[in-house]
Amino acid sequence: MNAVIAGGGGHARSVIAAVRAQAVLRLVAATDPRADLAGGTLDGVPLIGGDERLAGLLDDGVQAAVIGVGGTGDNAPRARVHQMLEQLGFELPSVVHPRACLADTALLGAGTVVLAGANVGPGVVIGANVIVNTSAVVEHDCVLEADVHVASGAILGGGVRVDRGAHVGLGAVVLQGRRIGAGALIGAGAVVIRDVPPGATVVGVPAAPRP
Ligand code: JB2
Repeated sequence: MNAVIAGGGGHARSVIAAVRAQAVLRLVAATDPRADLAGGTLDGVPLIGGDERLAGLLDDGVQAAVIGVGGTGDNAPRARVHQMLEQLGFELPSVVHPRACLADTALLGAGTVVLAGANVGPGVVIGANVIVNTSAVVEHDCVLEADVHVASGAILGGGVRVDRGAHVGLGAVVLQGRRIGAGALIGAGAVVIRDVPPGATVVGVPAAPRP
């Protein structure tokens, strides 16, 4: 199936690599609002202009879209892109790099990406538009709501719950059974030993509110 990727930055390159390795979707175009990118290519995918081009692609029979906008900390722009693609009527298949390890009892929502080296355990339930980034570990029975980003190398112990739009930073560790509130931000390398309230930012070892 032909697909478009929304976003033309660094995260899009990681997603393109996963899509190609999975060999299910064929990426025919990328969109990005940056005018300086239009007319170029991103790892061989033509950058055709901004999101105003998306409706025309649908008319041309491009049925699927993948979300290539990442972001470090703020998942709101990515959430808006997901909503826009859904409203336009694109199919939003999940993308799993073939060198990720995904338990057969794990569930993935629409538009979710699991990148190379990630490990998603049994009974995990992941909502729509989630990034499980390179080499992240999501242990058994975790629940990740929509628009969450588990950054590269982060580790969620068994039964962790991450609420909508929260960000778990590079290499952070969340002990088993803890809950990360909606929109919370866990700093890189933090070790979370207590539940984190919605919207809070915590950093350090053990993780504490940012001074
Ligand atoms: O609404 C949008 C939109 N908003 C921003 N639609 C489309 N189609 N694209 C959008 N973008 C584009 O996403 C920006 O114009 C920009 O070109 C791209 C974001 O690129 P950037 O390299 O700044 O960030 P990223 O999100 O690709 O990657 C960040 O997050 C990743 C998870 C980086 O920090 C990476 O290092 C990190 N791995």
